[in-house]
Amino acid sequence: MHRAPSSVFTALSAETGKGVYWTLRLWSVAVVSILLLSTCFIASCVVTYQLTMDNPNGRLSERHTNHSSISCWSEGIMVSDKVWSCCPMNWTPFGSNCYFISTDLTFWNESEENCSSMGAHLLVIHSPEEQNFITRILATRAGYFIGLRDPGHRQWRWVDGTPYNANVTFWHKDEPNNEEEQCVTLVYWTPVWGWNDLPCSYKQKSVCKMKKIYF
Ligand code: 2F8
Ligand code: CA
Repeated sequence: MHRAPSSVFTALSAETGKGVYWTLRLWSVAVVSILLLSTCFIASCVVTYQLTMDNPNGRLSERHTNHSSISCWSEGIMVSDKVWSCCPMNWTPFGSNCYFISTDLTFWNESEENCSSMGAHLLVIHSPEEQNFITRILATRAGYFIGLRDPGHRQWRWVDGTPYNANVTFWHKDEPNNEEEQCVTLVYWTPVWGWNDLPCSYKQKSVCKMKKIYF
């Protein structure tokens, strides 16, 4: 019987081994991809199911009215049953809240009505981080009503009822300056953003804020 020289035989076995290796590798990649796709599919089914169960009429709950479309993000590892955080489409997430910039020019009370019709309030600012976040996405040429106003006698009140903390404010220099200016606007006066008291009957753009929606 004719036998292949051993060096040829070794070369052939090495080639076959490489082929098997690459086949196995391709199959592993395919299996992992299928598993990942299946996981995403199941996760999206769960979210859709939750949305449908919570909102049998295809609408979000009462507090989150008028949002036909939302964007959701995974909150990372599941530590509770709240896995997804969502904001209505065209709102910007920051921390546990969503923010909407209204470019309509409206009186302060109309601005608040507009926010509340969307299950939100005019912007309430609680920290320098939040003030910096929002000012980074506003246009420097405009003023924006926020949810702070004075019902009289310089008693500043946040629209959501949270206490006004005089240690966490971002008034422009020499503001507030006029008892007849009972509403507050967020405005850029070179070189800084800050708050200015302004008559509530002036028309401004505005910012709404609402809690993220969790599923
Ligand atoms: O100089 C600050 C001052 O500027 C304006 O008044 C001249 C603002 N009022 C209006 O824009 C109506 C004040 O609120 C502001 O304090
Ligand atoms: Ca003022």
